[in-house]
Amino acid sequence: MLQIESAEIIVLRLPLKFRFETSFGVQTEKIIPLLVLHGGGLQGVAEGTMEFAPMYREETIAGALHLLREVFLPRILGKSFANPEALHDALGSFRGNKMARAMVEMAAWDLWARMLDVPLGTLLGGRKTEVEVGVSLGIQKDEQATVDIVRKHVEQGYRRIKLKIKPEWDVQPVRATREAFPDIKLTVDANSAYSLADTARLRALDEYGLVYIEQPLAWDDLVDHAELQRRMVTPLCLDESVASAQDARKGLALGAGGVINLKVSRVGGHAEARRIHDIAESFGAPIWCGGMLESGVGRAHNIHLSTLPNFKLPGDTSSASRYWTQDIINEALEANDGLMPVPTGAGTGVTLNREFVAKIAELHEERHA
Ligand code: OSB
Ligand code: MG
Repeated sequence: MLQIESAEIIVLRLPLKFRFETSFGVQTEKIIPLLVLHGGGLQGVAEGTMEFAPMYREETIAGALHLLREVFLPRILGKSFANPEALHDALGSFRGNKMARAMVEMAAWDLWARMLDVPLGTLLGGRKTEVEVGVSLGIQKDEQATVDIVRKHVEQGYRRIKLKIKPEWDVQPVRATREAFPDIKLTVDANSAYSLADTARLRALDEYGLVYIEQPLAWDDLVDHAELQRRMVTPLCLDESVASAQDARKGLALGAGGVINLKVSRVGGHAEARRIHDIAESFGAPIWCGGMLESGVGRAHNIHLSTLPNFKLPGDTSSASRYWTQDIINEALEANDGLMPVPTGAGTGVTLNREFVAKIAELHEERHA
C-alpha cells in the first residue's frame, strides 16, 4: 500500500547561470516549490513548475501552496492508497491546476517506486538507459551572439537546438543559425507570441528545414493552430495548449500539429503523461520531453518519463550544470555527447541535498494528518 504519513512543503530560490529570454519575459532565477511525501520510512519528492506570475500558463506558486495546504494534502495525509493513480483520484474532480496536482502525483510515483524498489522509468514502462537531449536557448542580443551560443552547444554534442523567437526576432536568428549549421536539427519556440494575422511571417520559416515550430499561437488554442498548420509545411508542435489527454486527442484529431512537447508537470503527472504518450503514438505523432528549467528533482522525473518508446525526438532535459552553480540534489545529471543517462536506483534515483536545501529554503513546513 502507498501510505502517506506526512508531507513537507519547501520553497527555495536558485539563481540561473544564464539569462533566459522568451517571448513572454526574462528569467534570471527560479523560485522552486518542492513537495516531499513520507511513508514507510521512505520519501518521494516532486517539484512544482508553476511560476510567481502566470506567464507560461495560468498557474501560480501562491495558488499551488494554497491548494496543497488546504485542499490536496488534507485528502491524502494519514491515508493509504492502492497505487499513485488511486491517490490522484482522491484529489477529486477539481478543475485545472494541473501543475499543483502534478506535485502530489509525481511525489507519490517517486515514493511508490521506492517502496517497490524499482526505477521510476521502469515502473512507467520505459526501457531506455539513456535519453537523447537538446537545448532550449533564450533570445540573444543579435545574430552573432545566436550563432556563438548555438556553436557552443553543438560542440557539446547536444542533439537538437531550439531557439526562442518572438515577432520581429524570428527569421533573423533562424537564417543566421541555418547558414552556419546547415545540417543540425533546428527548432523554434514562440511561446504563444503570434496570431493567424502573422501567417506570412511564420510561413517564411518554412524555408529553413525546421523540425517543428513550437506553440506559435495562443496558449489555450487548438483551432487556429489547425488553420495555421494547413497553411504551412513545417510541423507545428503543441506545448502550452495540451494540458490533458483530451487536449492531445483533440489537437491531433484537428490537425493542430504533428508533434507534442510533453511536460509531465503541465498535464497533471505521470499517469496523464503516459496516456498522452499512447494517444500520440496511435496518431503516429512523435513526442519529446519538455522542461521548465527544473532543478535536479523535476529534471530526474522528466528523464525517467523520457524512457518511454514514443519519445522519438530529443528532449529539453539538458545537463543540470548548464543551469545551476549548485543543484539541490546530491547526484549529477549530466549529458554526454547529447545522451543523458537515466539515474539508476529506486524511484527517481536522486536525493535531496538536505544540507543545501536547509541553508537556502525560504519556506519549510511539515504537514500531518
Ligand atoms: O516553452 O518550453 C518552453 C522554460 C520555461 C517555460 C517554458 C519553456 C521553457 C523552455 C526551457 O523552453 C526548457 C528547459 O531548458 O528546461
Ligand atoms: Mg515551449
